[in-house]
Amino acid sequence: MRTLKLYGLLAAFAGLAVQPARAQNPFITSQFTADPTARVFGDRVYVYPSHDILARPGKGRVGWFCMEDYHVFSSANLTDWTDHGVIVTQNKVPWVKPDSYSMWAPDCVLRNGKYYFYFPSTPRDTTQGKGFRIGVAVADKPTGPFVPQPAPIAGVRGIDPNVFIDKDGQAYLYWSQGNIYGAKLKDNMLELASEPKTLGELPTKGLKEGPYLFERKGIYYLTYPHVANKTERLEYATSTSPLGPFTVKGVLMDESPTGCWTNHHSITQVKNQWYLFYHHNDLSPKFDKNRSVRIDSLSFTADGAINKVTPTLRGVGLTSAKQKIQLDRYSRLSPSGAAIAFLDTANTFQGWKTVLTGPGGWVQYNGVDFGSQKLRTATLRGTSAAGATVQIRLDHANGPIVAQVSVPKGSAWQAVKTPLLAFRPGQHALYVSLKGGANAEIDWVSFE
Ligand code: FUB
Repeated sequence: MRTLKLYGLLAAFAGLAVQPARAQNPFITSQFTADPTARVFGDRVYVYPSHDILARPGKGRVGWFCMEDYHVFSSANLTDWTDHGVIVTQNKVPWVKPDSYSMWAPDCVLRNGKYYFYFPSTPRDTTQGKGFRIGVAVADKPTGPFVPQPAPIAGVRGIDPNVFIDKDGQAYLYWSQGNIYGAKLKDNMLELASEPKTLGELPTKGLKEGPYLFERKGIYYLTYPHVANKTERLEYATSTSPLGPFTVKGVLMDESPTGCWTNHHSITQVKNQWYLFYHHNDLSPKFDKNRSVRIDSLSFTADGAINKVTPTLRGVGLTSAKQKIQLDRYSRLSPSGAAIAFLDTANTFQGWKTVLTGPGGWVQYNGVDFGSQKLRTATLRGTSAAGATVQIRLDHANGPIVAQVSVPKGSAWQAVKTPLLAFRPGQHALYVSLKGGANAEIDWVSFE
């Protein structure tokens, strides 16, 4: 991670895009990110999130959401993400109050060769009323440079813009302010072409926000976070037209089990697979206004209902056996004898470790690609106070043993290299367990 940070500084200095860690969930670990809108432009997926930072006295409202700019990230495989840097910042948008730190959930769409980036913020001019407005910035490329319009969109008050372009070319803007609203956009994508309509068939009790509308097989899905109980969960309603009337269908992701109050999402099809992009406070478990973006697969029933998505740490995509495989983003963990912890609680951006304590402890990580060329060694970065033996099998508890790693006694982290006992080409799960000793902590494993 330190190398990545140094590379990040050098790259930022040289004006290059920064390659953050190859994370699973959360998939950006170089900064806090929230409210991810994912869009496919060409052969890459672009994610436009909010950029949470920690408010300090004199910089934002302490204890509340605090955002001053937006980055865009892109990936060709949903696993390796490139940070293209800042695309819009509060100080450079003419209508935004520059010290408001309220650059909340955005969206970006492509229309006639131009990229339109929609974002909410607090206006400088409050003579037309207080509260959020929604603006647009326009670019020739998905990574910018984006040129902000001088004024926010007339007739729109609220947050969480989302734009949907129907098959007939008509574009719609959705947003929220207590209720969820929708209106047609003019061809210029900068002005409303119809009066805002309250999408009124949705639940009336509990906050609704963050609309995201998409179409599949003639069904228009309006998806939105809603506080039905204590915190937000993701729900959806369907219609046969973009502005309704909608019928409430159900929940597509339950409330956070650990209490992150917000969730905010987008749903995107990439190469025949649908994905849910959403957020959780993985890197800031004690403060849920510093969030991190995640991806999980999403599917439909034969009659078009959305199957509820269970959040995972493993996320999506394959991990090359040659990468540093972060077992702590596990697919399965033994009910006892194994735990996940931050490497450094004072700097959560360092990531996590897997702690195996006792003979019953194991961790399984699915979707590792060993390729076809023979690999000869395994390296495990670990530590063990009294020394330990860690066994790596393929696929499951009785699968072939590919390595047995002796982690020396001591308090220092060490990368221990050992010969591979067997090589199996192709895709496998890793099943890693403690074979000897009382305790081993593992940062990553890798093969070459
Ligand atoms: O990120 C700030 C706000 O939190 C968003 O606008 C909401 O959707 C919620 O995620």
